[in-house]
Amino acid sequence: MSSQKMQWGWVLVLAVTCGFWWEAAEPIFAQSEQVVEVTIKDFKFVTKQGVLRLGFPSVIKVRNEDAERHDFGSAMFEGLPTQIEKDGVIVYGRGLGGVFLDPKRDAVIRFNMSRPGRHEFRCSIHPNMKGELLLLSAEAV
Ligand SMILES: [Cu+2]
Repeated sequence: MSSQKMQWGWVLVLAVTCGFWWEAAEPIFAQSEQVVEVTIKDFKFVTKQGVLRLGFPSVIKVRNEDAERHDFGSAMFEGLPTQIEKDGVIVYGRGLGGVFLDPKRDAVIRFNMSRPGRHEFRCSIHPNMKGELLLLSAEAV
């Protein structure tokens, strides 16, 4: 009788331990998406990017902190299946040029980069607003 209770105790300990492992493992899974954060502020693109590798799902999170409308546009998405999420709506397609952002709004762009090099992006409303992303080929890593 008491040994049975012991066994259940172990099952409980195992379940809790597994739960901890699972939670610890989750950020690792999330890292398989490479995230770039782009903030638009004072008519400038401020980019936070780590090392971006080809062939991995990439996520660009764009936030417009200005009180004016801006655009995040780039030829880098050309020909690539791209998903843009904005205001709870997801647009999916090839040949999406970018996204317009109203003041204090954000958007999430998902794509799978296949071309290495420097990729420029710009705001079509304010042509002097420019930024770039650097994509490394797998060999360079
Ligand atoms: Cu702009």
